[in-house]
Amino acid sequence: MKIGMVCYPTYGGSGIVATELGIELAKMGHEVHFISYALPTRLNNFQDNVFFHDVEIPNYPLFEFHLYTLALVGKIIDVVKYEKIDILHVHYAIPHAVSGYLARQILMKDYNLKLVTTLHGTDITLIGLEPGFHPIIKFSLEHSERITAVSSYLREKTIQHFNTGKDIDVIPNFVDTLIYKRQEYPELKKQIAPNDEKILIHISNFRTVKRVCDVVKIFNEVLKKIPSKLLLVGDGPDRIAAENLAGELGIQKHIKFLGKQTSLVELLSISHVFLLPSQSESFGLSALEAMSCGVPVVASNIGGIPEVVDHNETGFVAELGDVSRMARYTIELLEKPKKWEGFSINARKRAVELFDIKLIVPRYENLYRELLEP
Ligand code: GMT
Repeated sequence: MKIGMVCYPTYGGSGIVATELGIELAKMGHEVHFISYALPTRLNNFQDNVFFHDVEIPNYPLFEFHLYTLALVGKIIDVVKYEKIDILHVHYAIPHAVSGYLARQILMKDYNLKLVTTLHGTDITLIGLEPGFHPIIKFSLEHSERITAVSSYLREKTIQHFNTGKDIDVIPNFVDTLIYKRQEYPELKKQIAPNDEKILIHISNFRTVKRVCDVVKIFNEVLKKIPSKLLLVGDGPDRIAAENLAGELGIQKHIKFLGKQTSLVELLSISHVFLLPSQSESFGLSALEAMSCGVPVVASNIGGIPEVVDHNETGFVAELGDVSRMARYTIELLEKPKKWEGFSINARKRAVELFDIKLIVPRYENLYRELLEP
């Protein structure tokens, strides 16, 4: 099959899922054409059958704002015509589902392009709900041949808010458990925790929904009981607030703001607990990647997180904003090595048995095949 994959290229779950999906499909023999305004973050090695098409956004003095949606339509049309694309798979509805719809309509006379839209989270739960966007998203979903959502929670929210009457397949996010697995990195461990302190970690794009300040507050409580270090991986709008809070609490020297990183396996492998106190999370891909590396997760009990984190088995979930409970759960894990060991094994097992890339990607492949069958 020839697949066009539209996604955001930057750090963020939807782009990562699209990229890993495309790379795996290419390994399975399909031709995958990424269409994005920059090279997707994880598209960093040569891979046979993978192609990249840059969406160039025109700059004209009359346009005060960039015409990304239209530039994308133009690029999709070009790629479909030249490469004879069968399936256009767009990740994150805004504006990708709209651009995909427009391109397909413009091409309709000569090409039988099939449109698949994967919903990732805030495209449905936040931005998509804005009154100006809602009818546009509803319309473009109604005109996608297939819709998928990354969790049952997101499927329910889409039905509740958009009521399109269309089937929505739940295809959960996935992880390559052969790559994301716990290994020994004694040098790195020593560098981060020279006195064998416990290591907590949080990875995100530091947007408000991630509640990075809650991470710092949880760590502050943990630190009162257990010698520990906190790794904050990523960057974004709330980084400064988190830095300021660490300063106010006087715990900066125990926290490392690492910024954006690519070596997540190394960092996860030396970590003991992954913190994800988000206020909105349709799935929580970073939690799954942590679990695959045997890191138990302490998270908020919202959105799709309970579909990933099995409470009291692979980690703990608590009410949104209940920093002290999350701190207590973390301390419990860190104080009881046997318990931590059990949770770590369970976390890895759950990732391998339910969310491995080899189990999930064929579900997308089947969905494409169904669409192309006469
Ligand atoms: O960061 C992105 O690219 C999208 C982002 C969002 O805000 O929608 O992430 C979502 O998609 C990820 C991949 O499917 C999920 O793991 C995240 O839980 C989800 N984020 C939210 O729902 C806040």
